[in-house]
Formats: sequence, C-alpha cells, structure tokens
Amino acid sequence: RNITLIGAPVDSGKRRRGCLMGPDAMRTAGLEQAITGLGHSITDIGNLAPARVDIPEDDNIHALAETVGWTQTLMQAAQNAMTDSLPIFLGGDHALSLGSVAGVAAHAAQVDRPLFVLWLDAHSDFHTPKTTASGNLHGTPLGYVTGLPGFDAFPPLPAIVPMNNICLIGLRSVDPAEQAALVENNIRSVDMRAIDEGGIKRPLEAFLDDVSRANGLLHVSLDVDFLDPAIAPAVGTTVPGGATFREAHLVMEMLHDSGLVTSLDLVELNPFLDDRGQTAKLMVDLTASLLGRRVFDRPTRSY
Ligand code: DIR
Ligand code: MN
Ligand code: MN
Ligand code: MN
Repeated sequence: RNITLIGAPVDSGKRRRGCLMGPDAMRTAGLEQAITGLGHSITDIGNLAPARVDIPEDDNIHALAETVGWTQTLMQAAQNAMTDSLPIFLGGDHALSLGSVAGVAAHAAQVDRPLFVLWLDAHSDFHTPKTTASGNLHGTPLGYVTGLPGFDAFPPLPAIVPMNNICLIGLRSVDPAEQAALVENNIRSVDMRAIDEGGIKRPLEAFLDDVSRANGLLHVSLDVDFLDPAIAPAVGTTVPGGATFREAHLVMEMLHDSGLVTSLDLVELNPFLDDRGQTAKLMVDLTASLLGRRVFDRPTRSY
C-alpha cells in the first residue's frame, strides 16, 4: 500500500506541553523503516503547521484559535492524502483528530462510502466546548465529528460520522456528561471491565463485521493512554488498568487481517515523559502489526 506520513505536532489540545515532539520521536524510533520493511511505499510530507485564523479566544477553552487552525489544516491534508494513500497522522495530541477525522469523513462522502471510526483510548473524547470540564479540546473530537452542538468556532463539517459507526475500546475514564451522551446515543462502548470479562477479540470482530458488510472505510484513532501506563508511560493522562502489550498487538493484527483500515491517528505521545523511547518504539511496533508484521501466516499452518 501507499502510506502518507503526516506530521501533526498539535500541542494545543491540553495544557501539559510536549506532544509537539511526538512526530519526530516516532520517526526516530524507526517508523519509516518498519513500514517500508513490510513492503509498503511511503511518503513523509513532514510536519504541518496550523492555519492562522482570526477568531476570538474563549475564556473557558484552552488555545481555541490554535486548535481551530489545526483543524482547518488537517481537514484539508486528510482529504488530499485519502485520494491515493493510507494517511498516518503522527501526533500531536488528540485534538488533531478534530481535523483528521473530519477530513476523512469528507473524503468518504465524496466516494460515497460510509465511514467507521475505531477509538482506542482510556477516554471517550465525546465532550463539546459546552460540556468540557477541563477546557481541553483533546477531549472533544468525537463530539465534533458526530455533529454535536457547540462547535460554532470550528469549520463547518462537510460530512458527519454517524453515531452508529463508532466503536470505543479501552474506556476507563469517562466524565459524567460524556457517559450520559454515550448512553443516550447508544454508542458502542467497550470498557476495560468488558475486556476483562470477555476478551478484546469478540467486540472488535463484531465491529469489523459491520464495517465489512457496509463496505465502509475505517479510521483508527490510537491514543497512547489506551495502553497500560506500565508499558506506555509517555502520555500526560495515564490511567491505570489499560490494554496489555498483547491485547494491543492483537487488535492491530486483527485490523491488518481485516484489510479494512484506510487511515490512522497515532496520538498523545509526549516524548518528554518517555523512558528511553520505549513508548515511541511501542507505537511504531503497533503500527507495524497493523500494516502486516506477523510471526506466521494464518490460518493455514498444521502440525
Ligand atoms: C478529559 C481527558 N476527559 C478531558 N481526556 C483525554 O479533558 O475532557 N482524552 N485525556 O484522551
Ligand atoms: Mn484521547
Ligand atoms: Mn485518552
Ligand atoms: Mn473527557
């Protein structure tokens, strides 16, 4: 496949700085070599910068204008890259997904196929600028792309993502307003307890079946804090009890085998908090699993 790396050093979605170094940390950890080693071709377009927008700041929201500028830039970059490649958005905090997902949704509408979104995250990121308690826009991308009200400062959406087409896996920190909205809209939400009880394979398989039946495009958004902090310390919002190393790789391996993934976000890596690059390296290895790295071909082996 043709892969486009899009550096998105977004650091405006929350107050703790450092995610701007994420794209270069993943490059340093060998992302390009890992991908080309699997036989894919790659174009790295480098790191983008936010469009300058002339809008007033909002006392309740951190760095509104900068994030709106990023949304504009990334929405366009996503649409450009989707025409002939699988874009990988190298974050950057999760506010980048306001733009990446909105742009991918616009592309899906153009080619007349439904867009599905898999959200791998400890958090649900289903706030709006009205419901957020933190004022941090990295908690709002799913609210924006599903068309919830309150995003008047942001670019109008060319296409929204239907609530039914979203699946969240890994949840263990959901604010009350988000919880209410997830339940009200009946959004497929797999919390860590469900994974403890039944494993991660079945809910993912069920979602992928739906994507396949609908001939959908599939966007995957991988937040570092989906992973357990013991294996992925480099994130500002660690939450104990996350996905294990093997759970995360299994998700990526199943995504590869499905052949359905058409775009990917790698977000919230804060290299300033990393331990000798271990989290950056893990994000690269998970990406390699998603793009086909495996021990053996399956299911044809017999003994
Ligand atoms: C929190 C944190 N729910 C907020 N969200 C994070 O600020 O709204 N998302 N960290 O990944
Ligand atoms: Mn997130
Ligand atoms: Mn998160
Ligand atoms: Mn939240």
